[in-house]
Amino acid sequence: MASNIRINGPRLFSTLMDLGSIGATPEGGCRRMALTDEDRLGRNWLAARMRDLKLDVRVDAVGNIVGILKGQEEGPAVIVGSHIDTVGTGGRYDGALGVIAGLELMATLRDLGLTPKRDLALIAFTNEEGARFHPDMLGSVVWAGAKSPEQVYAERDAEGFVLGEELEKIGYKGAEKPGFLKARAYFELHIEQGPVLEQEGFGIGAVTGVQAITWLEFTFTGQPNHGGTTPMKYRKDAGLAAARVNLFAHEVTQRIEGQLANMGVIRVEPGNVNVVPETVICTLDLRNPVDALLDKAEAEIRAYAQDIAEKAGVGLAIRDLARFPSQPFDERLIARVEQAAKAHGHSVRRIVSGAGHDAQMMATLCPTAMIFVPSIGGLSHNPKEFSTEADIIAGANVLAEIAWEEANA
Ligand code: HGY
Ligand code: MN
Ligand code: MN
Repeated sequence: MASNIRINGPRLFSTLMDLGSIGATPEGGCRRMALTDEDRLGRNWLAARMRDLKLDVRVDAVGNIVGILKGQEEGPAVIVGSHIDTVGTGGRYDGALGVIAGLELMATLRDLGLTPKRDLALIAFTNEEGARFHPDMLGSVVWAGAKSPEQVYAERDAEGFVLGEELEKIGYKGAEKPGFLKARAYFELHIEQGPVLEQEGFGIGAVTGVQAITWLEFTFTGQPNHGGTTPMKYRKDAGLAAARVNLFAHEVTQRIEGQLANMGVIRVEPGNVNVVPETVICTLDLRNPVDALLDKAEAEIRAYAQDIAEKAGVGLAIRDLARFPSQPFDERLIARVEQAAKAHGHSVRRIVSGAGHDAQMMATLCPTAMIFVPSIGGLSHNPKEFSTEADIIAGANVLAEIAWEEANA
């Protein structure tokens, strides 16, 4: 059943650009790292937009912001959402698109004077990126009950700032219990952040699920020494050990089908040109659509790291930063995304998400589906991240149709 709900495209795009101007970077992107002042400004802006639409605005104990459009009947809500925090080199679309499309759906319903049978809610989850605090999808992890607020309050960022205090500082340590709003279904519109839809010429991605993710932190402890006087064979070089692990992780991606590896953080102490490193803290972001293959890759890398540390005479501690199994979405809702996309005249293909999303946590609570739109050049986590106005309007209309339908089923 194709509904005649169509969102206001120009308003969607200009609202998305308004949010993008908060924390705007000179390269044309966006930097609103979780719980920073830019994030606070983005949150305040979003809460004000929700209040303008007469939504019932709530904030939970980890700062998830919920805007509720009351339905005619009591009962589980249909929830749409995503995140407004970004990585350091963020763009204007990752996360923001899903939240603004949800806001636009609410605005359209207000314009049309339509009230759904069930509550329709929009959630902006805290710290989805996991760039500042770990794990990623932290707000939806707590919403889904996989961690408690107290557990995540203790998380520290690289500078030693404590999550609970930072949340308090920006005024988003709310009163509501995470997960307070029971969900009948959850939908998330997001950019693909990869090259597939654009290269194959599809307008919409019906996301079948999210691949498995493991984030590890390695702390190599060497012996600081003089870079100019210490013979090579006497060095306990933490930097060498870290470099070898990075190289080995890339070799593993050549041998294990579908395996990905990224060493995104390399922090050297004391970080002086002429000092053999005392410590190197580095991270590996390991992913694979097949859980067993990810486990195999992780085991090989852990064993290699221990061996290389011994040979280099350096200490090694390995810490889990995030560990999420692959997560399939709901078949009925995936098919609805495909049908709605076709009914709107768009080409659609099924696709597994390479990136983690709040939807993978919501899928542990209720039937969940995601809609992707193409990322131009497959770029993301980059200020040049871009999706066309036509594509994001198409995605927002698919979201509007299936969320509205589910809210009246
Ligand atoms: O890391 C991810 O996949 C997401 O951007 N948090
Ligand atoms: Mn995202
Ligand atoms: Mn992201």
